[in-house]
Amino acid sequence: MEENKTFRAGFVALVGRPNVGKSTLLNRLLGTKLSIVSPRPQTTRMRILGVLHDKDAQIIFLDTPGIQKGKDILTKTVVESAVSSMEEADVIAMVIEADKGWTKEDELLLENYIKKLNKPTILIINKIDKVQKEQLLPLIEESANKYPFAEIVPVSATKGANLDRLVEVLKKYLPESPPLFPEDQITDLPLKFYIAEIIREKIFNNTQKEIPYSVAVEVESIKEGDKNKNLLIIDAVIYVEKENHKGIIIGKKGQMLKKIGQQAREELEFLLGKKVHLNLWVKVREKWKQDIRLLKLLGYQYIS
Ligand SMILES: Nc1nc2c(ncn2[C@@H]2O[C@H](COP(=O)(O)OP(=O)(O)OP(=O)(O)O)[C@@H](O)[C@H]2O)c(=O)[nH]1
Ligand SMILES: [Mg+2]
Repeated sequence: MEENKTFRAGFVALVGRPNVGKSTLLNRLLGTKLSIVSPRPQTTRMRILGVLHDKDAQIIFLDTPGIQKGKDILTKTVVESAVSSMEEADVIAMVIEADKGWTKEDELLLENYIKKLNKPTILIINKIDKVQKEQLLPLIEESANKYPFAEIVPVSATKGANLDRLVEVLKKYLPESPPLFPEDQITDLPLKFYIAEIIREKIFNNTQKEIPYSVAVEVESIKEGDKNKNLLIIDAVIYVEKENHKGIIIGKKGQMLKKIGQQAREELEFLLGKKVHLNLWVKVREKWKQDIRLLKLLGYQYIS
């Protein structure tokens, strides 16, 4: 029998309400930390592209910010980037949570966006490690009645369960096409935004209440060490909305900033395979969420 040499390549938009595990899933599928993750909703703020290279296919995932409501320019920008990713995609992969089932926000995403786009849509039921098998069947049935999903795939992103099957399913719906990215490229994210995201993740995971949402990070410069090419010297600014937030980020005797800096540095050294000197500054910029120029600088670029 002749070998089937069909190669497939295309875009898959990972969409869903905040906190369902889209970024965790992307990282697990790619086997690397690309998109930042936190236990809080609204962690991802920009579209993160990640390429899965396989023998017979190239799946280009677009991890998107969770669809949410809000009036400030940041929130609108963030939602717009998720919507434009869905529009660009060949396949939509909508993610819901096994333990929560269909929520109002999931319904709205389906009604207001997905149904209108009318593209092959895979439903991913994530976090199956949190439920009993018996709970899953009724949820699958309920989902099938809501919309003609091309397929419904239960997975656990953290445990890596059923991800091989998910990849096989996604491939089926990609167009025949030669590879769209070179073999060694897994993302289009510029290094300075990647570094800023890692720093922001440490802030998300070390602070409480409104603080994570008050923060934006701008990497101002990345330089190689004069004598040591294996050293990166990184200068970054943490913007906060209020003076008292600045105090919280810095912490007593600078302890909090030190902790954030240390965790970010350690992870960056691991991810980039270089030694890192990380210099962090904290600045108050009251209306950064409304400052279009700054939002662009920060990489939140989908502004109409
Ligand atoms: N138990 C369990 N937890 C998971 C799973 N996948 C993700 N999580 C957790 O869910 C939380 C949110 O994960 P994220 O990947 O940041 O979720 P997200 O959908 O990208 O969220 P936004 O970026 O805010 O839209 C984190 O605490 C993850 O560890 C899973 O399969 N099982
Ligand atoms: Mg995310």
